[in-house]
Amino acid sequence: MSQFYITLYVLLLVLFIVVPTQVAFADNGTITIPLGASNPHFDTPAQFWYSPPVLTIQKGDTVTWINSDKEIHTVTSGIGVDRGQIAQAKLEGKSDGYFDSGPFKPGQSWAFTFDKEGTFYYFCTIHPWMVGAIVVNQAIPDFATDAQGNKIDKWPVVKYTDGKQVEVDLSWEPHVILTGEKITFVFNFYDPYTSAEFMTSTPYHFTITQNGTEIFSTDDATQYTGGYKYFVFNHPGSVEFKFEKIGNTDSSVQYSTMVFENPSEVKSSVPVIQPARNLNLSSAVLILFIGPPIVALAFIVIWAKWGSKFRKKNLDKQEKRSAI
Ligand SMILES: [Cu+2]
Repeated sequence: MSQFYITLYVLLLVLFIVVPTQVAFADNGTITIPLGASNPHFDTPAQFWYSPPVLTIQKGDTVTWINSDKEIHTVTSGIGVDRGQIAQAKLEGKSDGYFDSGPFKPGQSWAFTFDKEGTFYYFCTIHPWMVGAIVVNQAIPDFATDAQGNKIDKWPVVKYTDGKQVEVDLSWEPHVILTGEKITFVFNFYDPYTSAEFMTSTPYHFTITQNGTEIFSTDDATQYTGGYKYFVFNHPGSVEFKFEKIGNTDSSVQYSTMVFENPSEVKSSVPVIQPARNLNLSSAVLILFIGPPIVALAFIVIWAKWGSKFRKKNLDKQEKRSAI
């Protein structure tokens, strides 16, 4: 029985320790260089030169390449060479100098941290038909921050007017704002001394400013002691929410946060990397190069066998005609 509890304890320990650790490292990517990646032929055992061939990450993430092949490889930023061209001329890839692992052996790995956004192609300098791409998107934190990047960890966010006449509690959902998503603002006005809810139907002026430009403005009054507003942001960047003239006084409070570009709205084109193992293409090559000679041979055989009869028939006809 005690063994059962020890097992349960270990299981719980694993669940509560291992799971958060995995979440913490989920942002980092791994790419395998599979067995056969050095083989440029269409029937190579490698599905892709680098697997996955295109990896999407966030700025600041680290990618680790593991060499699971039997050959030495590199991970070098730049443009590789189409394998079709390899047979024609000894071409080399063009390195752009952003990152270069240098040669690393089977079983070894190499890591690089991406600190800028963009699409980065890479190849192997030893086998330049081996190509892959990394798409680096902006980093979206899983918690809200103010415009200065300080984490907001208490909701609602409590602010006081200058003279501390009014406490304003504001919350917005979702906390991390993405473009194109409906954001709900919920707020309440309180008397900061008694914590009592501020008088009902309090007039206020509410504005939203983004990157220095006012994008929303309304004059309203609380329905009871608070209210709510909906808003959809079209652009990323820092935003400010301001309550002014609360109760027709000079009092105001200001909040700030960040709006991030919605990853589902990013229109950047996803790189296309052709698979390494491409039997469909190799059968197409087969049809193109072996097909026509077979057809030609068949035609010659048919002509040789039946052509003489055909010619003879024509000859007979001509003879008949001349006889008449
Ligand atoms: Cu290589």
